Amino acid sequence: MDDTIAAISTPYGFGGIGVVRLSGPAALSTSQKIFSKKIEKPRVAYFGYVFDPQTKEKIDTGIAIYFKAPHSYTGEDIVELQLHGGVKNLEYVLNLLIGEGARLAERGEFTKRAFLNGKMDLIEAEAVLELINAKTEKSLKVAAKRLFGGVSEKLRELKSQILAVISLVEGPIDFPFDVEPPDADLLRDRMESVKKSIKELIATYKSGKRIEEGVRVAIVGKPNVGKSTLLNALLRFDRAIVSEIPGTTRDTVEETIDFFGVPVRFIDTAGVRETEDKVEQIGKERTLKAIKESDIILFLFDASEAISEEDKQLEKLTEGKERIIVLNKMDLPPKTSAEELKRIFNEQILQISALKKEGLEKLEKAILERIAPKEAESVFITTEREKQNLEEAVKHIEKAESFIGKGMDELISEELKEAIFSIGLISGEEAPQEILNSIFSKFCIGK
Ligand SMILES: Nc1nc2c(ncn2[C@@H]2O[C@H](COP(=O)(O)OP(=O)(O)OP(=O)(O)O)[C@@H](O)[C@H]2O)c(=O)[nH]1
Ligand SMILES: [Mg+2]
Repeated sequence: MDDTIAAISTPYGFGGIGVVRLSGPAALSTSQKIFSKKIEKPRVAYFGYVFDPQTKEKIDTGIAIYFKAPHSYTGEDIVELQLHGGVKNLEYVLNLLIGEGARLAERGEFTKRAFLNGKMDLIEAEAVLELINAKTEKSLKVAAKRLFGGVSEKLRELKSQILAVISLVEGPIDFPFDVEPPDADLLRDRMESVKKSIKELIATYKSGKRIEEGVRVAIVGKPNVGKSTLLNALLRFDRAIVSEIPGTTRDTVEETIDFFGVPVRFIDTAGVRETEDKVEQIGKERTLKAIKESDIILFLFDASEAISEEDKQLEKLTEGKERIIVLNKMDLPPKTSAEELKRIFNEQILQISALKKEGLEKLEKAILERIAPKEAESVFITTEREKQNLEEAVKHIEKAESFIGKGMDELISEELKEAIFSIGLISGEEAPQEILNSIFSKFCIGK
């Protein structure tokens, strides 16, 4: 990159220090024009002041550090001016630098340059953003694992496995008289095993995305089943109004919490029933919307009442969604049993008393298992881009498999090379410009 970019790299606001950063071939000469002390050696902190080169007016005191290419974040010459953490002084200094020929950096441009200069691959670059945006400890750890190359390494492994299969196939093509053609079973075994590894990685997408972006969990059920009581119990404070009158909750009530390390938004909904009441009718529409937008539904039943038409209607409305079936009010004499619900839904029924706070731990565990299953300690993919490219790779391997034993070894190796190409797109070895732009535009300016 032949131009030099500049930006304020600390958040907009007031703080102890604020950093203005320059990257590019003229980083040193440009910053020197506004900084009093001579910046001679890289990686040395020079204390001095910033001045306006036109008026010679002194603006702020601070420290300048020079990172010489290629030993810097971007791989280019970088100068960091660590000044006081104000708004006006930093903007003023940035403008001075622009007056001296630097260009205002675009969003994520420092990290983009780091990627283009081979300082990190695309997954690691995206992980920088995920790390900055992490809202909970679990999302931080997923991002950190990606930043430190967990996913990148996994992809390299996959590529070398595929490469090994290619050499099995290509040996005989190159030396038809010296090498026996590859054994069909061996080829199939090898391809199946790579495919399995890729599919395992694809399977981490759902939880990876959920841990990173958070999950919406809607509490749904007929009026008076105890939805609001359950919401309050899960949040551990009284967020929603609870009363014995059916139709108490008329609007959706939402709250996000750090749920065992994952950002979870719990949404209490208005009980759905046939009604003439205008407000309740609007509430019902909101419930339908909440159902649609949720990732997981806690579908509540009242153990002290028989299953009703309203329950059946909600069963239809939530069909196709990921549901956890909850039987509430287990402390009362039963009219609906867990067995009965089990026959309908054919899955585990969680029995609780939201009022007495019984069975909640098990319910929380069940929710958590849906969000972050066992593989919690391994690597995750978190973007649609990664998932799509991996699926593409699987398709190519399947196509290659279909050519086995048909004397079409060249086609096999061609498909396998395509699979490697798809995987290469993820780490960015082959990434086209539009993809890069769409990724880095999600960053803030100065990163
Ligand atoms: N015995 C018993 N009562 C409960 C339990 N959970 C909730 N209740 C009672 O059931 C009534 C209704 O509870 P809510 O939490 O307001 O029910 P809801 O599903 O939010 O009702 P709507 O907002 O009207 O749809 C209240 O009187 C609660 O105290 C429970 O586990 N056991
Ligand atoms: Mg309610």
